[in-house]
Amino acid sequence: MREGTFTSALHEPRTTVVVGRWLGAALLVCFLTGLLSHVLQQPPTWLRDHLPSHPVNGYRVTQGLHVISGIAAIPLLGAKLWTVYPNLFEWPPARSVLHALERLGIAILVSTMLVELFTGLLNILEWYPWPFPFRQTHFWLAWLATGGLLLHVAAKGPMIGQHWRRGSVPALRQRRAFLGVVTVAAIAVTVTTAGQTVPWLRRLTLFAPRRPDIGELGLPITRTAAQANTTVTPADWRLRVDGPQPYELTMAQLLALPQYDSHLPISCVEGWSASAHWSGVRVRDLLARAGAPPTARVRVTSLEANGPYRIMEMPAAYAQDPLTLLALRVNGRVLTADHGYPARIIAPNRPGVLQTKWVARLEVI
Ligand SMILES: Nc1nc2c(c(=O)[nH]1)N[C@H]1C(S)=C(S)[C@@H](COP(=O)(O)O)O[C@H]1N2
Ligand SMILES: [Mo]
Repeated sequence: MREGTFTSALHEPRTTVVVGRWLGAALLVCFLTGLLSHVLQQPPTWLRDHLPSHPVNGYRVTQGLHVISGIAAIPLLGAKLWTVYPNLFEWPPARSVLHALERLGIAILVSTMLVELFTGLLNILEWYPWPFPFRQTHFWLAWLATGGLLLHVAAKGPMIGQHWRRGSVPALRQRRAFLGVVTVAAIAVTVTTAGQTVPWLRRLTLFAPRRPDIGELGLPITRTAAQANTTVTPADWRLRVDGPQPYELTMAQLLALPQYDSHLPISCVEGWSASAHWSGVRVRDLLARAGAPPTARVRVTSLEANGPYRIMEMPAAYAQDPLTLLALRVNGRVLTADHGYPARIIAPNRPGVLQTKWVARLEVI
């Protein structure tokens, strides 16, 4: 490396360690909440029947944290990489096989981390400019990146330990200024996007792709009836319930059943969430009427002809929860086509993608 190429005094371990700690904390929160989201969306069989429907706002909080920590990690990763980037031009590139392997590890870590955060960001903007399925890729990259991160932290352990405490190296005015700027940047991206899910930050929502309180009936719309080709409900629409004693109900018959209210959020995996007052028929009443045992799971099918969320399965804990409704009304009005008319599912503590709209059929399984 030529002397004097990198003139900043901050390409040094103490600065890297301080930023690295914040980044590590954000990534840990992001990884754990991401795992939870993945499991809730597509639970493995052994876990399926142990997922709780409470706390009702659980997914709203964890997925909010997932997107918030992921967004905060972007400026933190940028700062972290800036403190160490002169190492990129190290000469000779490898001093030994071990050193070469370590550098290769870092290259893989940095690239998976960048791809992970970048695809996550594009996903919350609902932009999918890649040919691979987002969720699976995001999931496996998360394991790669986290595994790589743990190895990296272990390899750098002695150096991190040495610079962990304040006072390990002389305080630097530039360092304090730099850390101040990084903090402000991380806080700024957080408060200007977190309003998608935190109501009292709503007015600061400059950059979030959505303001969840803006939309028909005070709720946003992700997939419209036009996109799902469900704008016109078939005139002979009936709710079909299949089970030991199958039956069908017209809208008038559904409305004649006991109606219940639930105040529940829709919490989209993309990080926004919004609460609404729903009313309709309890799913557990509909299942009991079909002769289903209380341990039964249910499969819900939408009128939508295709689309990834046309069919949804619901474990018994959700189906039996008194808050889980086949909703017919929202915020005091009949559902609109975009909100899932004639009927939609609303259940506590579940990802938005499972709150099926335009319901045609329940099936006891
Ligand atoms: N049938 C069906 N239901 C669906 C969807 C869909 O694409 N098809 N989208 C889901 C998603 S991603 C979310 S976040 C919730 C809320 O979407 P909305 O805001 O469009 O009502 O509905 C869910 N229900
Ligand atoms: Mo969603």
